[in-house]
Amino acid sequence: YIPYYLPCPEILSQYPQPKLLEQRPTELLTLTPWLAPIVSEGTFDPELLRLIYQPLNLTVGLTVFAVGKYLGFVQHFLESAEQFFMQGYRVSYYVFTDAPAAVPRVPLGPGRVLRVLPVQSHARWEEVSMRRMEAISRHIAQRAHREVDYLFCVDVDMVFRNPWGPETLGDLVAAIHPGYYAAPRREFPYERRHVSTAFVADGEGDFYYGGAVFGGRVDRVYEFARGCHMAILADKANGVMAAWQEESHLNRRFISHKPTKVLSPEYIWDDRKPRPPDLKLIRFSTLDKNTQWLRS
Ligand code: 2GW
Ligand code: MN
Repeated sequence: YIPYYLPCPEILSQYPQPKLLEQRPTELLTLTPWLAPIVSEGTFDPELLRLIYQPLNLTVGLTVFAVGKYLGFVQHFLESAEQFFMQGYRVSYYVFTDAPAAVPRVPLGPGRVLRVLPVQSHARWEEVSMRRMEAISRHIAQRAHREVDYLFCVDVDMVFRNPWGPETLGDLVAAIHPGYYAAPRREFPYERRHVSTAFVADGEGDFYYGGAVFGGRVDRVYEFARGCHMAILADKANGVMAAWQEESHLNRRFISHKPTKVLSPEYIWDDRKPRPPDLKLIRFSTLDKNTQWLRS
């Protein structure tokens, strides 16, 4: 790719004027009550963002877990990420797996690297997804803090379908779950038992966020994942498993540690749901697993 060391002022000034009185970039909410942007198609100028961010020479990390059968998702995941995830930036993929030798070697573009990290498999599936917070925070402390500026942590049973770029970068980033963006918060599937550290009372909560996508500046992601891990351990000591495992803890934590940027469900869709007209495009989506299973 072409490196830009300084934004070009001539090009930077040539984009549509932002209009305070007229602009209606999207039908979706664009700002949270704590003034975090909600990112969706139409709210940003990709060309302008490219000119601002590319000179910074940032490295963006992307973690996925591929334990047991989920190794089968890695190839498609990485191929789609090569096409759409942070095109033109430095990218480090971190694949956590119980079978390092079996990770497919997908050809990567310049400035993009794949690092395979061994993790143990767990008999109970809840453990696999819950242990991610522990593995992520440990990996950041040991290594990733030196290797990346920003880090996103995502499910592997998903694919990129449209560009995911610097519009997603922020200190602490959450994504609105595709199943609950139209639901009143009393219907959010939060952990409702007081005995869990993930407990959320009626009348609390902003959006229901998906456990399949979170990220931000690497130091903030460390703090976030570590906090979730500690809460999970506290529950475990009491023999408690939250309603939606670490997704419940992530949602609990985002209520008191607000995300500084929120991604619309464009960034965390689900192939099993038709695209509603409110969403102009789908950038990252969960595969229909059963279909995938039957085909493989
Ligand atoms: C998970 C559930 C049942 C059986 C196996 C697994 C499993 C998950 C596994 O055997 N191997 C594995 O690597 N995983 C990883 O955990 C993989 O990266 C996967 O994408 C992630 C979450 O599991 P997944 O995708 O089956 O769960 P979903 O799509 O129903 O996820 C939501 O709820 C989860 C809570 O249980 C998580 O919060 C997840 O982030 C959410 O998207
Ligand atoms: Mn998933």
